[in-house]
Amino acid sequence: MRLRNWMSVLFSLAVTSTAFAQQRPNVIIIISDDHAFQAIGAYGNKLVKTPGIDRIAQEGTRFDRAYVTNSLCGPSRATILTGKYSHKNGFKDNDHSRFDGSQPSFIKELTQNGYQTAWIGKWHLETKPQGFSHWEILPGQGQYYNPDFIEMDSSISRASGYVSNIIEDKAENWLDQRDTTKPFCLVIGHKATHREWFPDTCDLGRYDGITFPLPANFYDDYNSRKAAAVQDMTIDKTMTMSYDLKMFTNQEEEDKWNNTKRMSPSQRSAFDTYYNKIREELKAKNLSGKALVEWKFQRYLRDYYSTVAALDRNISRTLQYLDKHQLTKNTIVIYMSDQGFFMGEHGWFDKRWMYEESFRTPMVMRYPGVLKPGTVNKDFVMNLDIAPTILDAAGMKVPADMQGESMLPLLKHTKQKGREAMYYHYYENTVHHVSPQFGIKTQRYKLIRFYERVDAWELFDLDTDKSEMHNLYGQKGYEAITAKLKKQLSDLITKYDDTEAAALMKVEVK
Ligand code: SGN
Ligand code: CA
Repeated sequence: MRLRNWMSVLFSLAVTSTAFAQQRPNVIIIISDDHAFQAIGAYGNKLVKTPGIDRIAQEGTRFDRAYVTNSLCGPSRATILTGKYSHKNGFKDNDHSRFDGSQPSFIKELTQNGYQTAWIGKWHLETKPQGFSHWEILPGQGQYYNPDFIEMDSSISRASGYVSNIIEDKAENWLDQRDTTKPFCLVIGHKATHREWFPDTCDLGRYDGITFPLPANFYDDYNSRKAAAVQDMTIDKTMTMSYDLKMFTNQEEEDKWNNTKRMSPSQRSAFDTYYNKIREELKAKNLSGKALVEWKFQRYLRDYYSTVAALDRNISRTLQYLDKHQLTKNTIVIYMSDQGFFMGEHGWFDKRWMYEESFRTPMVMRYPGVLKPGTVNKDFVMNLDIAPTILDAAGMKVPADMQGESMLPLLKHTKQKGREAMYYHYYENTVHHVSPQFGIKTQRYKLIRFYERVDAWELFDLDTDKSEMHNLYGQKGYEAITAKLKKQLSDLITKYDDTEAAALMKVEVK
């Protein structure tokens, strides 16, 4: 072939591969921290304003039965990356685990197949990200004000401003400079709405006019639930007046915490003006007993919802960026939290439990041309499914050892039936005193085995007891369903190859 002909072959190959690259969808996954589905407009909350998240739901799908494999920050992110349960990806708890970045992840697959990939924001996996084209992460939990970022060369840079805005700025900067001939996958990891719920200065007091209704089981007595009785995560006893609710009694106490210590004079002045007034009001009220607990509940929700405001505003910004750059049509957008969160149910904040509020996560997804706007999905899906779903959408093969399943066949209706049951395993046994636990959830029942801290089984009929208050395990009339659920649980343990749980199944509860 003469040179000119070679040139034309090469040219047409280049055109085809660019066209292929552009056809493959871009992906943005926005992962917040500890954002409860109860605190989202699209999920039916009439008091909170979340137009950004609601827009994704309106233009795509709201998942009403999205769950996590292990309700904690690091374990959830490790599951999202690998499509595997904690016992397979090695990140079981925040205390001892370090993510082994040399293992396969969906990001690595995408990078190797021509995607530009990035993770910006909260990471919390102890080791540095591997396999990304770019990353900029918060150290550990990160800070709300003027946060530090670890850069790819290991240097630490301090940014000025409020963390949710900065993470979005950095995400947009990365999108601005990317190679537009290639598809991208960007993970935006938000710090909000993690404890201790520091709103942006412009959002302070945003929800002060609202009195939030107490959940019906706020004064739970934990009767029949041994593990619930020994936890340390109540708004009453665990949530602190100073650190959590900013009711410092003196300057020294206030200066002690990272989030206040780092503020600029103007940020600090806005913060002090707002909280000093509340401190004075509280002093004048001289509350105690139930009145004080309920005051704490109101303050918790006001700070939490105000922190949601900046998170959501920046989600809107991501969507506007896509609009402005004509990327909306060819970009999958997923918003999810790393787990759910208690908003006073059982008297609690925090997560960890296989109980609904923490096991379930909010998840909305927009995928133009594939998902019908405004649809609601009620299949059992999990954070475990994100990795295979994205690989599937990118037209790539899902590795056989990934334990999740692509959601696309369900969403495209080529497959009618999703999971019949879900498996859960939580390991951490320190802060908040939540007992390690594993279990199964079916359409109607939930069976949980607690171990290490508390040795017990719990069974709930979710049709008649949505808030999981009545443990039916061992009660007359439930023998057959318990035996059936134990068999199903054993089958799932075998399927996912969880040898630790398999061994525990053989041990009788004392
Ligand atoms: C910190 C928090 C806990 C929280 C864990 C895990 N305490 O330890 O309340 O449960 O993080 O959260 S704090 O005093 O440091 O705020 S996770 O989202 O990272 O898993
Ligand atoms: Ca979290």
